[in-house]
Amino acid sequence: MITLALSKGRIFDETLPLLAAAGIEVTEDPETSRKLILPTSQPGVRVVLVRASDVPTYVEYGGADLGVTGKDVLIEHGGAGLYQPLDLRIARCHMAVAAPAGFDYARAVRQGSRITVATKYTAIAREFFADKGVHVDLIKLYGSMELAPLTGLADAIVDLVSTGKTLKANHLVEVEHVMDISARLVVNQAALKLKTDGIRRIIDAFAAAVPQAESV
Ligand code: PRT
Ligand code: MG
Repeated sequence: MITLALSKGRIFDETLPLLAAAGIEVTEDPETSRKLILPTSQPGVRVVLVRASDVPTYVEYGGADLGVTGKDVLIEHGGAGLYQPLDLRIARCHMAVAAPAGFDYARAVRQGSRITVATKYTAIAREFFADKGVHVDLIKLYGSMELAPLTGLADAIVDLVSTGKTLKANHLVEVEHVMDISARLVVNQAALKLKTDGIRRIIDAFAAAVPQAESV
């Protein structure tokens, strides 16, 4: 049995066409089913539904053989023990620093000054500001980051942006592009050795279905 970890929502939806290219059809809809283990059209392949931020953990410890996860989640997790063969180029967005329109960001990130930043992505934010030589006080949040500058909790946020509508609706402007983000295929290294043929077949089918997939 090969077990693939996915999260509900955009990761699941955008992985379906790749699975179809591998001849795998998920036979139940996660939005209506309460099941966390979904069968597929291939008896030897199943999908487990986990929180987006838990996908690398499931694959790391072998609860799943492979999974699809955002580069953001992967960096925060650390990626230890995970083989990362493919950038799937799905669920694309970018990580950005955003602040209220009136905030003097240039002044706040000048050498020697300090900035308070609220984010769910503390590893990415810490490294980003460290590279710039900026003293940053990080406040870890688990969601609704946009609220932090509006309530005086932080000067700025580090968050994912796709259309920009969420920032706009909360009167925030993007002040810096941190990195481009897309979803990656991650594989448990022991599983790859034990179930080489089955897992290789999926990796190769995904690679063929991704436009200009970068095999690394
Ligand atoms: O929602 P939950 O807490 O369960 O977990 P999650 O938010 O980590 O999962 P999910 O399914 O929302 O996101 C899974 C992955 O999709 C992320 O890890 C990213 O790699 C990727 N992705 C792509 C995004 C977005 N686009 C995105 N726009 N993840 C989140 N967003 C959020 C963003 O955080 C912000 O709140 O959407 C809002 C901004 O969207 P715009 O369109 O208004 O700019
Ligand atoms: Mg979400």
